[in-house]
Amino acid sequence: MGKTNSKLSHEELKELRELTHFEKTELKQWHKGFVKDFPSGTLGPNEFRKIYKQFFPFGDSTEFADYVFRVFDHNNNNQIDFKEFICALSVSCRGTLEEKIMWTFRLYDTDQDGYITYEEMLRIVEAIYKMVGTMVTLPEDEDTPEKRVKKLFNLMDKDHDGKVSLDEFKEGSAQDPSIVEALNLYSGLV
Ligand SMILES: [Ca+2]
Ligand SMILES: [Ca+2]
Ligand SMILES: [Ca+2]
Repeated sequence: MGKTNSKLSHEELKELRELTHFEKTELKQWHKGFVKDFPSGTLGPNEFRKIYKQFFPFGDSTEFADYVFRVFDHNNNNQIDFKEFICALSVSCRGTLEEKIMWTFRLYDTDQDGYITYEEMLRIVEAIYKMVGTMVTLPEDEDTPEKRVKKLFNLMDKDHDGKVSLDEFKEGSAQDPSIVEALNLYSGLV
């Protein structure tokens, strides 16, 4: 899209209905709000960080916001347009478990090579811990990012090759739904 039209065209609506779990009226409403909040028609990294800051005023959400931004920004042009925004929202609000797993996998697999390494997972988990700060009390075996990532890796890296494939990630998420529930952190944001 990228246009600043205040209304969605018939074709755009049709496409978005196929891509998302939203109805026509919902899409129109979300679009109206999006254009109002972002008159340029797109949302950049700074605006995205600001949204996170409102929800996590006590921690440092900058890094995590940037990681999530990357997943929203499907075509990697450093801007989130309405289509990208509503597709991400559809996954976080109405997505199937499979969709949520795919989305979360993309969040962790920062170099997009199809595997999550220990370092990749550590970076994301560190960013989450920085963001939530002291807002939550974590169980003793997860009270540092390293402990949490080691625990996740033990659970998921079934063939012990030091990286988590999509299949391993799917299996692991089925056993420990809290992995995908990390997504709830941001589903409440928009
Ligand atoms: Ca984009
Ligand atoms: Ca990777
Ligand atoms: Ca593996």
